[in-house]
Amino acid sequence: MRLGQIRVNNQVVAAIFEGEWAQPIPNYTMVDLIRQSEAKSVPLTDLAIQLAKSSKEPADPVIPLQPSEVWACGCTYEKSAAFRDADVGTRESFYAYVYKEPRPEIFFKGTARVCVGPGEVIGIRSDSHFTAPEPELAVILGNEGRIIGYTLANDVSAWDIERENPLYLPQSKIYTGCCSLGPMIVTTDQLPDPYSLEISCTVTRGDKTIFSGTTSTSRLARRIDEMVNFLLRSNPVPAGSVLLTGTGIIITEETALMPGDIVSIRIPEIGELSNVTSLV
Ligand code: DO4
Ligand code: MG
Repeated sequence: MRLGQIRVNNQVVAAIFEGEWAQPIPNYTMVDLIRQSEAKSVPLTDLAIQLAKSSKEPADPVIPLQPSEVWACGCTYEKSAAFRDADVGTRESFYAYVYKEPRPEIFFKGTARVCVGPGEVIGIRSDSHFTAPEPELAVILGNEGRIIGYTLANDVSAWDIERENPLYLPQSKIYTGCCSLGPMIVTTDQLPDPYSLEISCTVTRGDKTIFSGTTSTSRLARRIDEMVNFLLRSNPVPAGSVLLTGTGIIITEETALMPGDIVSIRIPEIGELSNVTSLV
């Protein structure tokens, strides 16, 4: 099932999507729906069908959920670890270490406050000159780390700030408009194999595509359940949280994001997530 959120009478509500059509689930946000399904032990898809209006309407998806917490794994693709090690030459293999060790890199990416949905503005910090998109598969979590579904995420990051010193990572990762999610959630029953998804990314400036890149989740060096398992160690994240699984697409410094750029990321089985960049 494809689930997400739409705006009805200026209120954001959960919805079931079928093509361009949406069946609203009145009085429930996506996080309300996830929490109720967990509390009642009713599958999310059954609850959604039970509560949805029978009528369908054309509607654009907004952010698919206002996540309780967003966490992210890093250096899960060889390309990301190698790029970051090359950047910090004096600390040889700093990133290769976490790429190969059993414990993954996991960092806090923020809350709903810093998240945006399709068509909204992603941020470039005013003190960054090398901000990059990080197109990632995102996992939606229920209670006890149960994987409910998948969506797309852009882990927008100020790489120059991260590069200056690893202790600056939170400043490079968490700020207004640093995380885009959407366009919708595809439940696990519809995406049984998350390890064979093509991910693509384009950055458009005016009428020119200044960057395009692709990867596949087959290059992901870790299992998703292993990442979730580490996240939950002594850290029971609430239902309706999101875990980003890392980037395998790395832009060049010449194509650092500038205000007005359009970043589009895509996984055919999930959809396309496009955002415009702005200074924040
Ligand atoms: O430590 C750096 C962050 C890595 C990251 O976000 C990624 O690989 O996706
Ligand atoms: Mg990332």
